[in-house]
Amino acid sequence: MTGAGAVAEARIRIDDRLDGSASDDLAVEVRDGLTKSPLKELPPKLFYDAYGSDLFEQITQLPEYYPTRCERSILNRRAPEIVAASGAEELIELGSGSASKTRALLFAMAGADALRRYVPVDVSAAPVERCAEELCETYPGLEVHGLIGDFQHDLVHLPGGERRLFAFLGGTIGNFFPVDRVEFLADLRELMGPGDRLLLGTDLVKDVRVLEAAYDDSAGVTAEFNRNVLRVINRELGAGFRIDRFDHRAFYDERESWIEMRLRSLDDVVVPVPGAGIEVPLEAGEEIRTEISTKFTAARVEHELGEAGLRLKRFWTDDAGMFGLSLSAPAG
Ligand code: SAH
Ligand code: AVI
Repeated sequence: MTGAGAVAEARIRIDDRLDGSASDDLAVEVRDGLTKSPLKELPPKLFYDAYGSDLFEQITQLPEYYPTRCERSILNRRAPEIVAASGAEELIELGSGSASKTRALLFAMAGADALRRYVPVDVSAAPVERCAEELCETYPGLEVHGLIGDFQHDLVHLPGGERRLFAFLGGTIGNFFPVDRVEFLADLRELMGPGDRLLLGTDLVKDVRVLEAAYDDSAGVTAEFNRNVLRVINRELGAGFRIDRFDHRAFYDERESWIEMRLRSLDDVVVPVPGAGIEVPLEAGEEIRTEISTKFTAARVEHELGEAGLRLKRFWTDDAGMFGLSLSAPAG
């Protein structure tokens, strides 16, 4: 590489925490999930191989999928205020993906002469590598230190620093079960110094029809994204799922306040998953839960942050009140 590309590359470092251990961890998680009773389950991080990450990008453009548009409108309007209120000089983004909405934050940080380092963290390597190159070319002097890893296990490997803004956008926190969410926020709080801040995106409770349409779009992209989990298991663990024999399901569970995505088997089958050392019996009509996506109220966000030792400083929504973005700081 020559010229600007080589200069930019010198400022990129990417650590891969999944190297080597990924397929063992995957086998254990898949075995645990597919032997659960009464409801079999798979972790949503399995959606995101390179193809799944591309499908997610397509989802963000769908007319029915409002969260990305709403969060982007908040970020575009509030980025300078967020940067000023956080006093951050470094941005650490968990589950960064293509980081398309993050550009507003980086732009505002650069404008305030407060952009030293960007640390994207994601299980999916392709988007991290792509955005590291793009951003280094856009911002001369910016260091990008990517971490390919699981944000539920690998945050201890983050580079140290002060005055860091941790961004966890998109509503991905809603994909955790409540018990994991509490633990995740408490672990994150432990990792934060007094000058660090958390910028957290949370999707908000709304009309059930709007919610269900967002997770069952008319073009069928979310159905393809959901089924991708089986494609990943077939490839990584030599499993024998017939992907076209599973229906996509998405429904809102009012009591839990979350959307649930499932895959319903159309047949009575026994599916070999040799890489996980199991054979999975499925009855026709039986479902596998692949994701929950929790919808919050502002009060619930404040309460859960408080339980984790974080004090809410600001809470913004888009004009229609569909999506929330909070800024919080370590309490005490
Ligand atoms: N932040 C982006 C992407 C959200 S999609 C946005 O708001 O549009 C969720 C992202 O989190 C994906 O890029 C996915 O690869 C990543 N992800 C999911 N589970 C993860 C895990 N356990 N550890 C790290 N990254 C994860
Ligand atoms: C990444 N996460 C916040 C998305 C969501 O809305 O829960 C994942 C997704 N699942 C289906 N569509 C999008």
